[in-house]
Amino acid sequence: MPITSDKRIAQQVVAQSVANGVKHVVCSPGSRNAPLVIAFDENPQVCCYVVHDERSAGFFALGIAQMLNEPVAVLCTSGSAAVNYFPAVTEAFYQYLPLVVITADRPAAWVDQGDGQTIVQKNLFGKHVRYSCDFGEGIHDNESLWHVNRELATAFNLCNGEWKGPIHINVGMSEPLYGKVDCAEINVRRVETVGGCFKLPDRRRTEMEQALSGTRKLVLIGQHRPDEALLRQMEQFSDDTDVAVLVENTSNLQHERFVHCIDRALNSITEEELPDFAPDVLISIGGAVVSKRIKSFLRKNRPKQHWKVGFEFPFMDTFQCLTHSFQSDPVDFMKELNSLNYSRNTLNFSSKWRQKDLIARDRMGEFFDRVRFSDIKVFELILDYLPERTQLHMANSSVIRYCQLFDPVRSIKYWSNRGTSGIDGSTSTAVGAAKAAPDDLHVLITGDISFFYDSNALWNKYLSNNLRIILINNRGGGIFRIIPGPSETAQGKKYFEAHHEQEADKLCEAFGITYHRAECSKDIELCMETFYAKKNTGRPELIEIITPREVNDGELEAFFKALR
Ligand SMILES: Cc1ncc(C[n+]2csc(CCOP(=O)(O)OP(=O)(O)O)c2C)c(N)n1
Ligand SMILES: [Mg+2]
Repeated sequence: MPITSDKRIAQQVVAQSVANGVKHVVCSPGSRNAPLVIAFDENPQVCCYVVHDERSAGFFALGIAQMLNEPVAVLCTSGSAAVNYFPAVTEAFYQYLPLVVITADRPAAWVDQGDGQTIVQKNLFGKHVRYSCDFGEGIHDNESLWHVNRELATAFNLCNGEWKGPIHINVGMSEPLYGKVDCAEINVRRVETVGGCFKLPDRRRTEMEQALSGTRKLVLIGQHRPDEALLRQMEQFSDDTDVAVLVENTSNLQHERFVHCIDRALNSITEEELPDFAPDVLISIGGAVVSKRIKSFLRKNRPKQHWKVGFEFPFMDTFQCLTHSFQSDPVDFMKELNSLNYSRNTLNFSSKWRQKDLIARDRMGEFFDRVRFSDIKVFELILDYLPERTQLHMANSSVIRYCQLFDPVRSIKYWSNRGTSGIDGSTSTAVGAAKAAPDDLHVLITGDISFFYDSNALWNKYLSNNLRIILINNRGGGIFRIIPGPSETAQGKKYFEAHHEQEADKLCEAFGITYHRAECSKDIELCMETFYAKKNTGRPELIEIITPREVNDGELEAFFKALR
């Protein structure tokens, strides 16, 4: 006979989680969460992991959720443990990922009464969760059972519905905590939202046809998971030469008609030409957009209409010109759009955009023939060596920005924590993703500060040989030498770039990670010859590439100049 915790509330939370699709639970050790740990671990439908550091555990779970696109739970004890989930919670909130945060608590009566490991956990994550529920132990009659079930059904619906995001389930429990009983049948509830296909009413169709007829249309796609159906719809829409489609590598949508390197293209457009590139209608799809330049371009050259498509943040007005919010699945919306009747192929707007990008791309070869060894050269090299079908995880700061300057590869999937653009969890996220998709090769490209910040990601027993880390050590926050401002201050080197001499060899040794070091192109080329080969070590490998901090910013500037 299978067993479970003797706490009724723990049984109920676990049963509801499983009924709502939770298959992976990342547990962090503690005592207060014992009833939930026991109930999850004893459940044969759940795969449990143990990661001590809750900040890292949160991002590890996020990486699993990225790969599987299903709700993934984290579970911790009471007190500051729960607060350490906060960075991953905000990232999940703005990246629309279904993270289920379960925190054990003291019974409510003991909060603020001088008990250990007790803080105010109710509503801890405030507005950064889609729903928050708080339970005591008391399921003692039908009404209290209905209450718990209804709250959990609501929470899971908001976690994993059309607009995905994190939820918080706080559970106050008293001692003893380790009791077990035989499993009994548990009554669970689910509530499903029935949306149906998106259909435009006739009046709206006519209005949209008018707006689209003979006008310049620009589609901007932000962060998005790979989606073949959306690609097909975009392909059809972009058959019309009046449509320019701008994507980033994190859009995971590639097509010869699209512009894949927005900054590279925008960099080649002169001030006088800019108005010719401004759209009449802007259609935006997906999550975060990396390019700052396109945001500022669209804010300056505002289209008459901005149609935002998607369920998430329907009133987000990134370009200060939102006119219509279509709360629909992007594929359904595009199907409707493609069925409209309006005059197409009048302006050649799309080739205007594409030409700019192609000319810039052609100039890259010449630039890389004479560039000095620096960050930009390193990116050219390492991106070229990436094996087909890699899952590429890009850390924030200048890594994600450099990666935008090179054409994405069709078979590679691109991931990055662009919800909040933090430097606090990129490695843990990649480690989680590598665990969740074990048959794929995962490559993390990270800066030094991001890497050292999240070094507890390596304190993880699920690391394996399908993960490679490329650490670009420019001895500080190189981004602060690139962006205007910091380098003109007396505080630049100490407070912003935060120059240091730390290297990763000892960390790798401590965590049993095979370490390589490179200081020039030749070193990198030599290492890359065998870096990706599958080895039986069961451990990840890391290459630390030391780049010259004082050269990096100048070469990047030279890159943009050469492409202009
Ligand atoms: C949690 C968090 N703290 C601080 C920042 C601000 N910040 C942005 S980039 C950066 C430096 C990152 O340096 P590194 O990872 O070495 O990347 P590089 O700029 O050198 O490419 C900092 C501190 C942030 N984004 N997130
Ligand atoms: Mg750096």
